[in-house]
Amino acid sequence: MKSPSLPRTHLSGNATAVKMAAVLPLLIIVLLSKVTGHEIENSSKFPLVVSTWPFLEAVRAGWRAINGGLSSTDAVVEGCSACELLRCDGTVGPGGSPDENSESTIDALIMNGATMEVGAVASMRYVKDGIKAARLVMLYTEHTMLAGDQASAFAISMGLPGPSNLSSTESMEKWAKWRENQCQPNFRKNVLPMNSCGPYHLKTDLNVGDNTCLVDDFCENIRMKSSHVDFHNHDTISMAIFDKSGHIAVGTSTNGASFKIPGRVGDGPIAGSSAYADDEVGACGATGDGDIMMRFLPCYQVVESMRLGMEPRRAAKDAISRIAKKYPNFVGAVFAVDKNGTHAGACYGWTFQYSVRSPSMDDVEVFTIYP
Ligand code: SD4
Repeated sequence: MKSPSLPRTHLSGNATAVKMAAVLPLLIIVLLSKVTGHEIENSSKFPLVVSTWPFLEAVRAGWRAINGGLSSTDAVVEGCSACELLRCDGTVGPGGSPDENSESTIDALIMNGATMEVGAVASMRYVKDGIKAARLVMLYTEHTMLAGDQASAFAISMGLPGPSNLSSTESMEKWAKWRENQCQPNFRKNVLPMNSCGPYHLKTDLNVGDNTCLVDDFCENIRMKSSHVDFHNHDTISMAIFDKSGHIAVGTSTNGASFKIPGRVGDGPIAGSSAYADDEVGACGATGDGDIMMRFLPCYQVVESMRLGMEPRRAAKDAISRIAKKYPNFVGAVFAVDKNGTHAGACYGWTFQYSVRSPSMDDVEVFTIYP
């Protein structure tokens, strides 16, 4: 909002002193409003970078980019790319979360909160740069999402490096251990493996009851381990960046869930699930059990609740509790930021941390949210 401009006055002699006395209070008000008014308040709140988890280097990269004059969309790409390069927590970028066949794949999303444009790649193979590929989809196609090998082919055709092997020593070791452990835990249900790692068959086709085991000691193993896949070790970067004028972009990048069934697409590339932004309202980022979370579009929920007047904290809690009510074993979290830069988080099933960098901070600050 602009400060009101002073009416133009012509002052001379004694009349000037009298007129000055009359005008002075107005001048003071105008000067004060320049100091405390909306314009200045904005510049002290923005730019603003918020990210899931203590991904400090990613937030610093986003901060540098937005301060260096890049758009919020490009700054989100810088921030998320930093995490992909660092392979944050082994769960962003290449080399993490092997699927049942040992392959790492990438889900990524970018959204421009000014135009509501979205670009996403899902279950992308052979290309390391998830967020850059998502931006290519947004900028150079009329589509919103590309998936699988065709997403990789598109990204490479548009100049990204590839095809590259997305596996790492760690992801291969993790996968080998999982195989040794009879492919437990996994994401299969209502099926039984003929051998410990499949192929899997419908229980109904095999004409067996719920309590029948085809492999010795195997059912006990399944009962003990497969009910709850550990999500504590796979985290997603979801980042929101507000530029100096409050224009927002959000982005997400993840290699998803370990031991997923090949072809699985998580919440990462789903607009409204892993992230959402609307300049008129604010932004949201999410992390957690994407298979469950994408059924609720929690970030869309957060932004729409804020649009209806909810504070970020309440909107975040509300979105999370809607999921928990139906899935009491789910694990997840969201951060919410309104258009004034007020932020909050909510989580369920784990302790959540999100990182913030604003002009009032010397460096990134980490906020811890307990369930
Ligand atoms: C997924 N939501 O693919 C991602 C993983 C994640 O913290 O966020 N883990 O399900």
